[in-house]
Amino acid sequence: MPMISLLEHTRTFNDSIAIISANKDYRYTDLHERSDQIAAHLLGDSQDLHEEPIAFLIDPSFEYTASQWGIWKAGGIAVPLCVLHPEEAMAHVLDDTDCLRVIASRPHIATLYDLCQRMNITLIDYGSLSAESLQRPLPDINPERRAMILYTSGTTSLPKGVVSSHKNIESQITALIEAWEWSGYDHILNVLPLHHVHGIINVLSCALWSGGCCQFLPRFNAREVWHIFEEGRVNLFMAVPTIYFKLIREWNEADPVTQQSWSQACRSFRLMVSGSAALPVPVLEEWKNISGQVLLERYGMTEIGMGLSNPYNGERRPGHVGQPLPGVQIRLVDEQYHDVQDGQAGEILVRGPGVFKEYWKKEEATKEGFTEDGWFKTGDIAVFQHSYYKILGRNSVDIIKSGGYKISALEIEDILRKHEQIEDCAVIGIEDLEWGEIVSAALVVKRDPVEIEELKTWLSKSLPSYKIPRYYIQIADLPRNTLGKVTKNELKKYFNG
Ligand code: MLC
Ligand code: AMP
Repeated sequence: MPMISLLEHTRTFNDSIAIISANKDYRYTDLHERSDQIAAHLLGDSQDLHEEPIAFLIDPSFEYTASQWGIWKAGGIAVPLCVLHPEEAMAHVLDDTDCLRVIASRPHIATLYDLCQRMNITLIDYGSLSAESLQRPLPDINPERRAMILYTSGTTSLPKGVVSSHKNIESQITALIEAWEWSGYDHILNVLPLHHVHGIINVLSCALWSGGCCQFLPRFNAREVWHIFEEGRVNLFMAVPTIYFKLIREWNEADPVTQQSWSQACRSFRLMVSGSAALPVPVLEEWKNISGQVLLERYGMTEIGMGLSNPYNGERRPGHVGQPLPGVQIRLVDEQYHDVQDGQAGEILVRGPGVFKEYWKKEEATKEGFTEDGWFKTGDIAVFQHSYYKILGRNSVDIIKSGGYKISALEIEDILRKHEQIEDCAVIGIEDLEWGEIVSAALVVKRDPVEIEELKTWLSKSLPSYKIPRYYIQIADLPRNTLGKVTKNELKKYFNG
């Protein structure tokens, strides 16, 4: 049966365990059988979905994976929704993709019901999808076709859809498999959300492509992670720095016998990776003391997959992100897009088969995202020194990274300005060892001071919890430069003072 190569070769893994989800083992045969059924349902009478965007709202699980594969097998574009998003944020994704069908698992049906009615979208209950075996051909899918849209915050207010083709995804996966020596013996624990590349590509897809096993914990919980480590089946772990920080805290709070048992459990891991945000050197060092593992730090982005990585075999240099991954080309350039010399700071440009196809329905933004000769402009600033790249920061103060999530200050400011008591505002990230940055807001109010708890409740109608500012100040005026632009670096001092 012709099928996209991403999934075809995994049929040979047959009875190996692909997924552990809700304490149940699922084999590769189970995953193929269920995703074939979902594909058949989505296809109905048609031969091919021809890149129809199909959204799905399902916690990280077997059901999530079977839906993603089912959409791909039927020729659709997989659009994973964030289980933490309020209705308004989901409405943006559904509206922007012109999505006509959404698959949801039971706990999320109620969340989507009214929204789908209003938007005239068919809501498919995952549990009601027929379990009859499939007796029909699946479409043959050209690898250049669109496979997935992930929404990412940028320097525009609302998140943009990053479109990756099957070929992009395959390149992103195979680069990591080669660099980090994945094999069918690998068993990884996923604690990450599955609407971003870190969880989708680095964890889930690499495991399945290799014939390994992905075990799910639907939401991160430090104690549960330690318990799963203690069971001794997991040999790989990948997470954002905040998660390592929280695991260290949990370890520090445990009694000495438990500490010893948890540390012992880490000795049998073959690899632990950190990424999505800068790994503070003290976190790397403390983790090494506790676990005996030197975290491998790597650098990536929704638009490119992973770009740079410390070596699997070789020196993992603290505070650095290593060298380009297989197939990835990297340049550092100045503001005129001329290459800078080694040792000088420059913006990271990326080229390679893993780089995304386009921003969904945003031709202008796509064009602006690349140089004329096809290099993607990341907006991240780095330096190449002594054979290793080091990330120095970003070229925009409007992008915040908190808990590994990328957050647009402009999106939050636009929402805050709609509040009846707020005249003006500025949102910034305040450095923090646990979260990387903490979202913080300076408010210029119209009349009386704003009641902050009420404001947070009001914001939660539009924003997920991780985007809601934690720190607030209320001031008479925002600091501005001679052109009238808010000087956000200056504003940071108001919070620290
Ligand atoms: C939650 N809290 C925060 C916060 N998020 N406080 C400050 N800043 C934040 N960002 C608070 C809550 O209000 C709550 O407080 C407490 O922390 C616990 O909340 P929670 O929601 O239960 O948090 P938790 O589950 O612990 O979440 C932490 C996390 C999560 C690290 C697990 O942020 C996460 O999953 N991050 C990963 C995101 C990710 O996958 N990014 C990859 C993007 S792709 P209280 O007071 O109520 O207790 C990418 C490319 C690449 O970047 O290179 O990989
Ligand atoms: P996202 O758009 O959510 O995919 O986030 C990508 C961004 O995360 C990059 O552009 C970087 O700013 C940041 N990032 C990822 N990995 C690292 C890292 N190891 N160190 C510093 N920043 C990182």
